[in-house]
Amino acid sequence: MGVNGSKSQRQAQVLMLGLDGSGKTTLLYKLKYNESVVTVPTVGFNVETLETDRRSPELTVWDVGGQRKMRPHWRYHYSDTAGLVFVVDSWDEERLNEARKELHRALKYESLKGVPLVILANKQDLPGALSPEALCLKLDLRRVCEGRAWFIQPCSATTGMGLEEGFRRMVYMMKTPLRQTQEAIKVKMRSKGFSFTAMKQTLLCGS
Ligand SMILES: Nc1nc2c(ncn2[C@@H]2O[C@H](COP(=O)(O)OP(=O)(O)O)[C@@H](O)[C@H]2O)c(=O)[nH]1
Ligand SMILES: [Mg+2]
Repeated sequence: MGVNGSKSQRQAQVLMLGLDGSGKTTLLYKLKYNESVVTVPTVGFNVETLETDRRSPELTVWDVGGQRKMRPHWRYHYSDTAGLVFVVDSWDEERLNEARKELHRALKYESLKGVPLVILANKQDLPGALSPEALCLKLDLRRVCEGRAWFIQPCSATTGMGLEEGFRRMVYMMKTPLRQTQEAIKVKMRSKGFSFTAMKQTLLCGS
């Protein structure tokens, strides 16, 4: 995985997948340059380096084209991946089933086993966008993410809302073993007075 080896402290590969039109390219350039770009469907991939805090590796983010004919190429990136970001168009309910199938297919690959996952619930600026909780159910995340550190982050690539939080969460999960991640969430929630049931719910929902 990209977080290992001599470059370990400096560089980690993050693979960003999702259906075409979900907003991957828009969010990559919003994060990198804080600019709203006019995109065309990505043929091949875009790659950008994102800086993080000094104690964390830089992230090399691969935005791989999501059109149907590009999806068989996704797997060639899996073996170098330290973190997986899956972008969903939260407004496009019609294509959620397709998104769910592609996500589940990717997560079955042995080389992605144990790799932390951030689901970016994008386009939250649009009225009628599905909430992260609704997406969690529709994408069947609890079941398919069992044994993996994961998190669903609402965001908007247009406004920038939630993007940094999503990638910060990724860095945290890449650096922290799964059990420790869950313990940290429990301690935080207990200190805020949440009940055991609420904690269980949150841990199951990856947040
Ligand atoms: N309203 C809204 N539109 C978005 C957002 N993110 C992307 N888009 C639009 O969705 C379309 C597809 O975006 P693009 O980044 O090319 O998707 P990609 O195929 O996943 O790379 C473009 O018209 C973007 O302007 C968002 O958060 N909100
Ligand atoms: Mg694109």
